[in-house]
Amino acid sequence: MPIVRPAASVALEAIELRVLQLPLVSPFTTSFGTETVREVIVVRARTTDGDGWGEIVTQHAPLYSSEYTHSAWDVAQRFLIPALLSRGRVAPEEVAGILAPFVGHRMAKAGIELAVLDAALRADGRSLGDYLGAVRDRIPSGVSVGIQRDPAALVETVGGYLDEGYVRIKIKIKPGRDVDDTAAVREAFGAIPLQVDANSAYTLADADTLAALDRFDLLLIEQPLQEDDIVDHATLAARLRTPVCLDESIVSAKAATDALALRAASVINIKAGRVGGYLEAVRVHDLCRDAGVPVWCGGMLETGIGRAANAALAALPGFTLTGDVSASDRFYRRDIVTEPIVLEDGHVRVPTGPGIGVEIDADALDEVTVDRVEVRR
Ligand code: NPG
Repeated sequence: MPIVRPAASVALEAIELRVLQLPLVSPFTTSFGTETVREVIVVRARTTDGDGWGEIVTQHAPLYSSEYTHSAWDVAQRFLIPALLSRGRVAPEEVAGILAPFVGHRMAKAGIELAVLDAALRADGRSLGDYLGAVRDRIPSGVSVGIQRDPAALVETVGGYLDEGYVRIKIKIKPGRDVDDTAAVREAFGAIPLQVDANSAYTLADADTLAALDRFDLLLIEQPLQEDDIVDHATLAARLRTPVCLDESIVSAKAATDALALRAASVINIKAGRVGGYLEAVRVHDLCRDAGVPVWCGGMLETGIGRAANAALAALPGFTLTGDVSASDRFYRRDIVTEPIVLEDGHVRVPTGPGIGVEIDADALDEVTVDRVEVRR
């Protein structure tokens, strides 16, 4: 379902960037490391019609992808923002094309595009969900559980999230912390909807270990191999009964088309940051829907800005699998928006207000801001 009604253009005056450091309620461990603080960049587009907000979901270090806080901070100020500001008026649908000459840096582009989109939709009194083509007013909520001290600790942590009402559990795995962890969760909780995420930690030489996960009836295994191992993912997928889902590898609609053509995946995780924006995310959704491939909405430990936008995206019809749009308090004691996403009966509500549908809590934002710059026309 392509965007049916484009948004109005806005007259850009300046774009402000802030680096935030938000303490996590508990450490988050994946195959690539442990985070205790979420470092992230917030984007404010200042227009003659008012402000719009976006979020650049890079991390402190280039461990999940090649982008990181200060690569985004640099490329945004040096190239992306000046290119946009030189245009004066810009429509959200034009942003990706204006930024396309600059290779890569998709998360930086996505955060800037979201800020422009939010400003344009707020000026129009229209919600992001309506604009993207949302068909639901709430979405089921899954939770991503980091690697714990041992399988017993994992069972305790998962139990806590199930008690809170999360309807699907994803556990992080890495070599040496896979079969036993998964077995422990299955034994403790029976047939709960369960999936695993390797964050690129394996190679084809680990195929026997990964095949040992087949007996746990997982919904899927996410990104077992490296980002550019598309052919190896196809080889692995042919060996496994568990569906292979790609995350890191899917950096664009084109990458999704290629991966599906090569049978490297039968499920796709969509993250707007990873593919360069919410508009490209809708294109990935559309092509998967046309191909009969289920998708779900991933998460990058977003603040209330990206979390609200993700809830809108995940309300599109092709999102037939439960995603990682969890409540804000899964990660943060204090969010930077006045109405953080909450869990209600295992679901989160799709915001209906103008733009991303949430307001910034200026005090909370200032409290976690560690750096700030404004680029003017
Ligand atoms: O709920 O936002 C969330 C976290 C979901 O596990 C999650 N994200 O690999 O998908 C991932 C992982 C991640 C988070 C990756 C942050 C990189 C940065």
